[in-house]
Amino acid sequence: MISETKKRRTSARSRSTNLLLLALLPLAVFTGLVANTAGTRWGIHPSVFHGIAAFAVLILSPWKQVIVRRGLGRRRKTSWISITLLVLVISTLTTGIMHAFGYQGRIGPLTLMQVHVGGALIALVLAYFHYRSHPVRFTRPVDANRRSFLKAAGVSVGAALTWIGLEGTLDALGASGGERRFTGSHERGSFDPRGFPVTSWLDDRVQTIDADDWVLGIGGSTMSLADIDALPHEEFAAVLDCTSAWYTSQLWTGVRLDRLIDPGSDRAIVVRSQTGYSRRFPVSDIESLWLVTHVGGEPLSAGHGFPARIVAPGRRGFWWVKWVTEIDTSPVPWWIQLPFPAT
Ligand SMILES: Nc1nc2c(c(=O)[nH]1)N[C@H]1C(S)=C(S)[C@@H](COP(=O)(O)O)O[C@H]1N2
Ligand SMILES: [Mo]
Repeated sequence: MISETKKRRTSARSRSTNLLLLALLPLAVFTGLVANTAGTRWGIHPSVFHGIAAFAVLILSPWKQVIVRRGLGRRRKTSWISITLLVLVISTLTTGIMHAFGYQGRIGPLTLMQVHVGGALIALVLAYFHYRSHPVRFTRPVDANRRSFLKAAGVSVGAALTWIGLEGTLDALGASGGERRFTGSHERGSFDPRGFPVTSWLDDRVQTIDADDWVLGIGGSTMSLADIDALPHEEFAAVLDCTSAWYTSQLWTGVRLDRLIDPGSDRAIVVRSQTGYSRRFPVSDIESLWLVTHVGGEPLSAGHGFPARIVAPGRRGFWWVKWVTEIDTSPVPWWIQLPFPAT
């Protein structure tokens, strides 16, 4: 009899742990994606919730360890899914924490963020199949639901305090993780036009463009680099913040898009690169988008987009199209596009 009660209590405890993890994994992936997309400061930035979700998973890990041990005892056909999932979750947590502590190196051929994001996305898919082979029942005794709720509250408070403690310690120590931007990115080579990385979203190669051959297609007509150079340029500071978790502040020189193109009643501005890479912007952004030819007073290098690139202050790096060859307006709204570029 006593052992029956004990058994039921253990299973309720496992159930609440599993339920919380079931909610936390998608939450962690979602907050991570939003943190990696947002470029301007909100009340509380999603990266804060992302960090707290990670600590909540860590806090639950001793309970989950008990469940995992039990599960490993009964081998099933789907065990490999569960084990791979476990390895990926551990690797994603580890790389996330390494990032918080300021590690900026690579892991083999991949950047830390590629391992972190790639692993997390695969883990999310595996979590679905893991759940299918280990379903958690939702409608069980009320005390178990109450237990889940209290545990969720406790774990959230614990995770939030851990996050505050870690960020505070990094700050106080002046550790390299302490000066991250609100997006979580680390600073690289600010105000040194040769000091920041050359990056591609996925597979674009650096384009070597001859200034004399380059023409910009713009709203049905064309302009040469000399035409662009003849227009009034402005110099301004803006932060390039890449989703691979670094940022740089630079002085850019360029022409504001509203001085290049008149959108009329169109709803979007479409910018295309020589590589085919393209982004669609809301037309209301036209006064804060720039076609830039210089950084730090020097012409852009090939790697940084020579002869002209987009600078979109407040937007993340993947919007800053390099090697621009076409700018057009379109009646199709900006949000009719993939949230992230596909090439
Ligand atoms: N054509 C093209 N433009 C691009 C990219 C790309 O892959 N192709 N990558 C973007 C990304 S993800 C970033 S972070 C910035 C990087 O700019 P940088 O190489 O000058 O640092 O360029 C953006 N512009
Ligand atoms: Mo990027």
